[in-house]
Amino acid sequence: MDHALTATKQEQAEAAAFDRRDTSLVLAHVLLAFGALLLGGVAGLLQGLVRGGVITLPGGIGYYQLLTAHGVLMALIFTTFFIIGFLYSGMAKNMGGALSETARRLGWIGFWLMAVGTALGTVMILTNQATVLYTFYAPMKASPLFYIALALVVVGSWMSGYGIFSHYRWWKKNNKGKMSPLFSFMAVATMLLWQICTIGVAVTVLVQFIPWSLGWTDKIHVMISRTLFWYFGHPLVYFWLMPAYICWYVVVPKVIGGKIFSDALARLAFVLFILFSVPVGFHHQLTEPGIAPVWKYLQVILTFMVIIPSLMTAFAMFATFELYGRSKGAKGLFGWLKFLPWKDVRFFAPFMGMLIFIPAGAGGIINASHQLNTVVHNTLWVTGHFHLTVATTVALTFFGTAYWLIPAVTGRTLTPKLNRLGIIQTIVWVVGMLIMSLSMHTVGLLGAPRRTAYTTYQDYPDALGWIPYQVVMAVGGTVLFVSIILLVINIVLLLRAPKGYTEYPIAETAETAERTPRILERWGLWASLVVVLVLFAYTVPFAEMLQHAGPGSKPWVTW
Ligand code: HAS
Repeated sequence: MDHALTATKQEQAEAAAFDRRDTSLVLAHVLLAFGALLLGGVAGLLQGLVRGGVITLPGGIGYYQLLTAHGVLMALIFTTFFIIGFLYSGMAKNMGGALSETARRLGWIGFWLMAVGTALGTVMILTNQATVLYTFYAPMKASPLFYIALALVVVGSWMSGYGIFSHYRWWKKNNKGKMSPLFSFMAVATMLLWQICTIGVAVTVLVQFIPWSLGWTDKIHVMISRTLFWYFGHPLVYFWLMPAYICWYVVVPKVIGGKIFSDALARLAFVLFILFSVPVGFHHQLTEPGIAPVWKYLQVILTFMVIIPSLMTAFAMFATFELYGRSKGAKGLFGWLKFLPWKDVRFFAPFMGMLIFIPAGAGGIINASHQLNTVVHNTLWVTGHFHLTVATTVALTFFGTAYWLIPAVTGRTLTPKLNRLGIIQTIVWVVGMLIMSLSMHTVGLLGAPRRTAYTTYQDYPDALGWIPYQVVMAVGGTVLFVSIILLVINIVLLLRAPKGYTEYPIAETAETAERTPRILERWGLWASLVVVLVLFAYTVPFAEMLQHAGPGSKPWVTW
């Protein structure tokens, strides 16, 4: 009898297992992502030590070079590879059980283009030919090969996006009239946002940086390049955040044993991200001359609009937790807290990300508040802000995802021991980040500039007061590095975990939720609306930048 039961369970498990043809595609992305995280983590630790004057590296490897490697590898490469791997896994799992041939092929083309770009870019940075930080602002100039590497990563990610779109279309064709599963809808929304926003970075790289670095043009229009970068740079942060939200909306409810609060609300939040995350780049340029205040004001208003989908997400997550807790008999305002699975890393890591997103988001609102921005802009406060957002909320959610995703796609088990190690690694990360980020926020308020080498730093009259915070930051950074090492060890252990079945957790929507309006899946409508908003927010200021390019300059040459 027992045996029969086991056999049935095994059959079910086999039926639910991840399609092996897609395993290598997902795994290649995820492992390259964590490789980049490790290398970026080493660069992060070293930049802190070099900056603090604790060590001197051979070959004159300096602070800005290490900071560039740290930013590019962690913020751009780790995130992009992990996101694409995760989205492909969900497309395969949720839409037909396996990827279509076209999607898989496009996924591999994308992977290789991005991998070659990453390798080339990393070599350029490590050989000091691209010490331009992850924002690569003009007039800092890198080797043309660095910009070509960036172009390869962007074009590769476009291919991966086309793969996701093609799989979605294939499923829609075979499931006429049906609403797409929530995960796939969100994956398409994320990649649509990516296609729209990367146009900015592609234009500045192809039209401005490559000709300029090759010596074909002798000038570069700095304002235009910064504007095109930030047209890309802000939606970039939502490209990081949206996959984390996919985990929160779709995976976390299943892990806790609950349901998705509202499918319609989740889709609406993603549509709002598409609409409002692009026309807001000026909130990174509030202190810059050359943009009329009225356009900055407009984009500040739009920035406040893009806070709404995050507030909706907070509401939905509270509702999911509370509904589940109450179904188990929870009482009082926060009684549901004790029914959550605190000892399950699949929940614990993303939950810590959520918790930290409350102060992190509040920091973002301060940044966006025009006048307050003048207090914090270009200080270490901003560095603290993005370490709480991307490096905590997003990173912890991705770590928590990796703990079940890797065994789920490789047919192995997340053992209780590995689960415990995952929780320890998460706690170490949270402790390190709180130490580092709190001191960054505080010293930022005292006026300490960001991205500044210690030697330059000493020229500031207030620098002495900042030194204790520097030390605390270094301590936090070291704790974080320990967490990265633990993570890498855990990943190796996951790859060698006992063979078996690990669930790919996808929740169902609560029975009480309202029906999802079909209009939410009208991609053409949302894409057209975002084009209108972008034209509205950017056309006039962009034309003014070209027109006032400086006495005697020829905008068509200099930009
Ligand atoms: Fe930001 C600068 C404004 C969010 C990343 N941001 C940056 C930079 C990065 C970055 C990398 O307006 C620096 C770029 C550089 O190198 O120069 N940011 C915002 C605003 C938001 C925001 C308004 N940022 C993010 C996210 C990021 C990110 C997300 C990465 C993933 N940011 C700015 C501005 C600047 C900026 C200016 C320029 C500063 C300058 O001067 O240079 C908003 O999207 C934030 C909204 C978030 C919330 C929080 C919602 C809370 C939730 C959690 C719920 C918790 C639960 C658990 C359910 C409103 C969803 C509860 C359980 C309990 C027990 C309580």
